[in-house]
Amino acid sequence: MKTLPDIVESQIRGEIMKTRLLALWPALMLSLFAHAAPSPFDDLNSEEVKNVISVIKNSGRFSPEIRFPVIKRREPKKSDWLAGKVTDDRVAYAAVFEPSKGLLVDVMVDIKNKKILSFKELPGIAPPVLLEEYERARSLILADKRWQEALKKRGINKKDVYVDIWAPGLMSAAEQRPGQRILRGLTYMKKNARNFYARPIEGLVVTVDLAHKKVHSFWDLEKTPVAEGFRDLNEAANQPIEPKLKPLRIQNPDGNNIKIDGQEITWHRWKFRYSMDPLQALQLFHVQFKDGSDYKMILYKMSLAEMVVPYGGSGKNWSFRNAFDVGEYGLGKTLHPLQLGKDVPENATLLDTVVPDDLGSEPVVFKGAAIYERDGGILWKHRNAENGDTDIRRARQLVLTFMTTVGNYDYGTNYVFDMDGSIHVEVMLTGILLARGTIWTQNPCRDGCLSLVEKNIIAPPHQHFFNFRMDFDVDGTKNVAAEMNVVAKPKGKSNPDGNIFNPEYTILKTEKSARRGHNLNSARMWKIYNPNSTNALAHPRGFGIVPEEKAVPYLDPTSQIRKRAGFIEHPIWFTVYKDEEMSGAAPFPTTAPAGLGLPQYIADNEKLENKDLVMWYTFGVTHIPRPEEWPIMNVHRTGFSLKPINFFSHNPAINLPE
Ligand SMILES: [Cu+2]
Repeated sequence: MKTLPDIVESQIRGEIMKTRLLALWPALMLSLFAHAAPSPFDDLNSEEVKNVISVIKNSGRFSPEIRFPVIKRREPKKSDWLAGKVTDDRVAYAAVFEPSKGLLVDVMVDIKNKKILSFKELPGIAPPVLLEEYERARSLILADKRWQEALKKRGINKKDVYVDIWAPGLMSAAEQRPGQRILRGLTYMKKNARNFYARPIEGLVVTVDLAHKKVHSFWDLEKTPVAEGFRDLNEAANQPIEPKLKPLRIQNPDGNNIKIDGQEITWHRWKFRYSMDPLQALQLFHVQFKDGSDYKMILYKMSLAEMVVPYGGSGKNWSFRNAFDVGEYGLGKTLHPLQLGKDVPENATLLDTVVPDDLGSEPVVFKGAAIYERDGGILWKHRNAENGDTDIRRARQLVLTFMTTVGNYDYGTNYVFDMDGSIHVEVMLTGILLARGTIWTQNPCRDGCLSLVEKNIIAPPHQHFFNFRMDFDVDGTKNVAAEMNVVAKPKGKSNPDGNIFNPEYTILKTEKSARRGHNLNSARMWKIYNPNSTNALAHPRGFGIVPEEKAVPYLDPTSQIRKRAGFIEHPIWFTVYKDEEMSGAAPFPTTAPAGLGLPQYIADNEKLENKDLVMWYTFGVTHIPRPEEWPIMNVHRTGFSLKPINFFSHNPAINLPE
C-alpha cells in the first residue's frame, strides 16, 4: 500500500552491496563463456538498463533531474512471436518522469543501436510513487509550521516520528490539476519502537505537491491518544519466546529436478518462462505441459495485472486510502531479497532480479525471486477392498515465488505447478494492519462493532482486490469462452425421483456479455477451450478457472476510486487479445480518468468466439481485522486454480513412478 520504510530499505541496500559484488563474478563468467543470446522475453540485464538510461539522458530531450519510474524490456508483439518473426533485438520501454513539470513520458529505446525509437508525452498522468520522492515529500512535511505545531500540541518531538508517504488516492478537483505531483504523508510515532505502524498519530495528513516543492494542504482532524501498548515484532519484545522446535529438513539430497536455462524453466512435464516486471512483479510466459511427446501451449502469458485496496474508515483522513499496489507503487519495484529457510524453504534456488533505480543510477541485482520443489501431499490413492493392495502416488509441486513490501503490508505470490496439469495461484497477505488511533481501549459493544485490535487502535475494515490477466492459448490461439451452470432438473416424468442435475454450458459471445459474476446456486465456473483441438474422447481441449475466496466491492458505485478500478465490477471478463491491453486499470491509475482498463477494452464489444482470448479474473479479500492479527498478521492465503478440462484424455499423472 505504501512506502518501503527506511529500515527495510537500508537493509536491502546493504544486502545489495554485498550481493552486487558476489553477483558480478558469475555474471562476468556467463558473459565470457558461451551464454546463449538472451531471449526477447528475458528481462534487461544491468548493462542494458545502464545503456537505456544513458541513451535517454544523452538524448537532449530531458532535463538533468529526470526520474525513471519504469525501465523494462518491451514485450515482443504477440503476432510477431506467433509468426516466428521475433528477433533478439533488444528494445526497452521506459516511463520517464520530469519532476518539475509533473510530466510522464513513454520512451522506447533500441539498446543495440543506442537510439530512441519513440517518445510520447502523457500529460496529466502520474507515475508510481518513487523511493526518492518519499524523502523529498518528508522534508517538505517536516519543515511545515502547522505540522510542527500539531506535534507540539500533542507533546511529541519531531525527532520521534516517522512520516509515511502515500499516493493521493481519492483526490479533490484542485489536487487533480495537471502539472502537480501530489503525495500524502501520514505521521507515526517511532519512539522506542521499530514498528512505528503500530502507533499512528491519528488525524494528521499533510498533502504535498512535489512539482512545486510545497505543502498543498494540512489536515489535523482528530485528537486521539497515541497508542502506548505497541509491540515490536522481534524476540526481545515478545518474551518469553516459545521453545525452539527440533529441525525439519527440506532437501533435495540428489539435487532438484528443475532445469533453469536463462529465464526458461523446465520441470516434470511443465515448461514456461518467467519475467520480473517493475509493476506487476512475476509474469509467466508460454506455459506448456507435455502431453505424450509434445509440449502443448496453455497460457501465452499470465500476471497480476492490478490490485486495489480500498479502506472503509470514516473521515477524509481515511477515505483517500485506496492503494493500487501495482500501478501506484509497483510490486517489482518494492521487491526485496528472499532468504533461504525463511521466505522460502532451504532447498529453493534463488533467482537474480535486476531492479532499476528511480534516479537512473546503477540498477541493483538481488535474489528477488525463488523456485523450489515442495511436497504436495497425496496425489492419488486407492486401496483394493478385497486384498488390501494399495496404489498411491505422492504429489510434488513446483513453486515460483516473490515477496514484496508496500509500506505496512507484505504481499507475495506463489505460482504453483502440479503434476496433474493444474496451476494454483497462491496470494499471500501478511505484514501490519493499517492502524487507526481511537479513544477506545475496550470494545464498546458486545457484538464487536469496532475492530479494536489493541488499546487505542482499531484496524478499519478494508478489501484487497487482485486482478489477474490470463492470456490463454489452449493448444492454439483461437479459443472459445464458456460459462458452466449446474441446473437441477425439475421433478417430473423424466426425473421421477428428483435427483437429476446437469451442467449447462453457455458460450460467451461478446466482450460485454462476458462480464460475469459468481453464482453459488449453480456452482458456476468458466472455461476456455479450443474447438479445433480435441482429446481422444473428442472433447475440445480446455482449461477452467476454479475460484476460491470471493468479494463484492463495498465502495459506492459513484466513487472516483471504483470508477478508476473498473475491473472490480465483475470477477470475470473476457477480451480479444490486444498488445496494449495489459493492465486491469490504467497502467498508471493515480490520476487516470474514470473507465480506463477493462471497461475501455470491452467498449467496442468485440465478438469472442474462435478468437485469441484473454481471461481476466478479479478476486477479493474482505478483511475485517481481528486482535489475532495484531501486532502482525499471520499469512492469509488466498487465490484460485486453473484446471485442465478435457485437455488430456485420461489422468495425466497415472504413469508416475511409485
Ligand atoms: Cu487486509
